[in-house]
Amino acid sequence: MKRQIFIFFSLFLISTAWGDTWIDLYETDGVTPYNGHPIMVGQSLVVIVASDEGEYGAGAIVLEGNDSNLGELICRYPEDCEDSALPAAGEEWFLYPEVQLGVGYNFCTGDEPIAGNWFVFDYTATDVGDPNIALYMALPPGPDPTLVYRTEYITQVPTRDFDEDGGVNLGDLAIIAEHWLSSSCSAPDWCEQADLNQDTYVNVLDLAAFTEFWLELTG
Ligand SMILES: [Ca+2]
Ligand SMILES: [Ca+2]
Repeated sequence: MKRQIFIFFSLFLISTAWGDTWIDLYETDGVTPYNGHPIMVGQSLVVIVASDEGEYGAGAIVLEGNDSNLGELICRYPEDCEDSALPAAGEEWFLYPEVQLGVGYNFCTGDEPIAGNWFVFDYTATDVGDPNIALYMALPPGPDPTLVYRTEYITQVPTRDFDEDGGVNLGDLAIIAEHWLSSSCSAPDWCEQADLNQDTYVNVLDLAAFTEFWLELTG
């Protein structure tokens, strides 16, 4: 019973001493919340580390394990990341590369952060798959922290911008038309990528997958 009381009391202390810290994802405009829809290889998202805590915090945000090569998580102004720290992170924040947990960054707020958006990063999909962006925090900072883990999965599909002009448009539709009803598409070209589901045919299934991203921008 004593142990149960201690655990409860410990949790109570943590929950009152520390709020929460999490990842918010936005479209490339940095304003529109990302709703979890698949993105094409070449498309980007804005990644925010946000907190409702007003005390010093330290953690890491990374692409994990085998998925770490499916995208790029980049701080702003990569030389010193100076534009990745937002005002709520306080003065004398710190960002530096993390390589053990995954590919990304360790972060520390200043001594007096405030609740809000602490850090911003840009994420770009570089390959097909379902990578996850993970946030690790030790709360509260100190010798006996509780480890906090948050993760956001992203579904990444092949680009529909076949001609690589920066958007899914008539030029790409023309490439589908050029290969329309072809039955011999094969790796690695897949009929200039027009065989989107890579079943060797270019048909209505590929056209449907193509139009899902009509007029979207890439890179
Ligand atoms: Ca295009
Ligand atoms: Ca196909």
